[in-house]
Amino acid sequence: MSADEAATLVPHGANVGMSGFTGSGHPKAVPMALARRIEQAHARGDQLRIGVWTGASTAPELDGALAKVNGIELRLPYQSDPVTRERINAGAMDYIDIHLSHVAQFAWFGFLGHLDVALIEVTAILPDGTLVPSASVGNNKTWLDQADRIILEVNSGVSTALHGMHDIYYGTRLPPHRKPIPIVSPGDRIGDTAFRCDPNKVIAVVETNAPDRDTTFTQPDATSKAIAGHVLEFFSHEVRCGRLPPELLPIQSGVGNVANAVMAGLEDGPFGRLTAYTEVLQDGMLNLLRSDRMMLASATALSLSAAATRQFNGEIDRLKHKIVLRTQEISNHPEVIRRLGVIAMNGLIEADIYGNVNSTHIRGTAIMNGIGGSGDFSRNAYLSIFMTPSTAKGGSISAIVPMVTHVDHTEHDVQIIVTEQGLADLRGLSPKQRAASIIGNAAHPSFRPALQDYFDRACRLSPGKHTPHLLDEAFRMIKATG
Ligand code: 0RQ
Repeated sequence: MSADEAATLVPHGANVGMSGFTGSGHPKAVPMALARRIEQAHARGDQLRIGVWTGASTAPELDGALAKVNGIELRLPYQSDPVTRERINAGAMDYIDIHLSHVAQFAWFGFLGHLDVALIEVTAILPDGTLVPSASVGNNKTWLDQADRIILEVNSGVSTALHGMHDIYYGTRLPPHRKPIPIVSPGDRIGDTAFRCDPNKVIAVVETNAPDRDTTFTQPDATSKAIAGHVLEFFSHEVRCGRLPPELLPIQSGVGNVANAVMAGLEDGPFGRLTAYTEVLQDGMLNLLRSDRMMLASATALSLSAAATRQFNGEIDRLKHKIVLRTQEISNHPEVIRRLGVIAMNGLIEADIYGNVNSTHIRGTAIMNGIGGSGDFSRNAYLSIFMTPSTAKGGSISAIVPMVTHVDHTEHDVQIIVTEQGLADLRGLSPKQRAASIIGNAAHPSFRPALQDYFDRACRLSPGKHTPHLLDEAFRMIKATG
């Protein structure tokens, strides 16, 4: 049926589990049709708002379109859409920011309420009724299993050659009946290549032909190149010390330009036979796979620029054997991350002198995106690395502060902090030693004296304390630069 007809099947108050992860694999037509319907309903004075559950961030034609017409009552988990962000911070939309690996199991536990509708983009419906996923897997398996009713968007713009690349694990159970996840290396396949789907639940099938979001990257600038340089030097050092093998350990790389610059650095660096156990596969990682620097990547989503998507489609038969796309409960599974010894690399908004990290909030109150998978990985990684420019907003704000205004990753989960200034290796250090390393290695020189002064006075005024702070002025630097 048409997208407009399908949109009439979503009632006010429904919780809708949508496909989509970092701009790929989201439904392209029904959310826009729903947004039109919501706008008309609101113009008539009727109520029409829904709960939107996804894999992670989507695109303007989903989050943006629905947020613009005030159609979202509650959103979960990760988002990065500017209109959605504005609505959340204006108090017009509730938002639950949870670890990406927790979402599916919370739905199964019954922690999130009832799932009424699944709205899922697929590449194809096979004769046996199973569904070939598109460019992301996310929480789609769970949405298809849990929802009362299913709307499918079949996108003929996605290459059918993707079939075979996905690995949909059907072995998850509820406690106390859980079994080990049988992945012992990043490429292990443990599931089906297509989603199972009860045809009796399918209430609509809508055909589309539309590309994913064009996730563009800027060329690495001097700052991101410097950060990447420090990270690569650190890897070489760890290999020399025997703490990493020459092919490193499976890499997890977060979103954004800095992460992409590290991937670009790896392309020119000394390491070969790399692997990845990550959630998002961006342009930089695709280049590593294309050049055979990287042997294999496990993820839950391809999040590529339009140009990289064209390259990928051109080489899909060669590349598809090097990529496994899993459900996000498995791509981000703490058990597997710990077993494989993943090297986690993520961005941050601010870190404090003791190594607590804020990844999500500006000035402790306004949400930026969400924690995404950064906690899944950093808490369980072999090496947990956070990377950031040392300043924001043209140098006016320090990324290193006395005390973070919001905590996503505690000092216990943060081992390495890297800025363009240098690398603070916090492993095996006490809080005061951590402060010395972070201020000395990672802070920008223009903020170093103020941070050092704060730390020195905190040590003097609270002698002997394990983690010295001046609570009256811990946020003074943030207030002053805000
Ligand atoms: O805003 O563009 O308006 O100037 O925050 O900052 O430096 O461009 O960095 O794009 O890598 O994002 C933590 C948000 C970093 C991201 C975060 C402002 C800054 C800019 C973005 P402007 P940058 P990035 C796997 C892992 C959590 C989820 C995660 C993120 C904007 O990495 O969302 O890691 N991480 N997932 O100016 C005021 C400060 C600021 C600041 C930065 N201290 N004060 N503004 N900004 N620091 C992927 C998934 O989970 C899906």
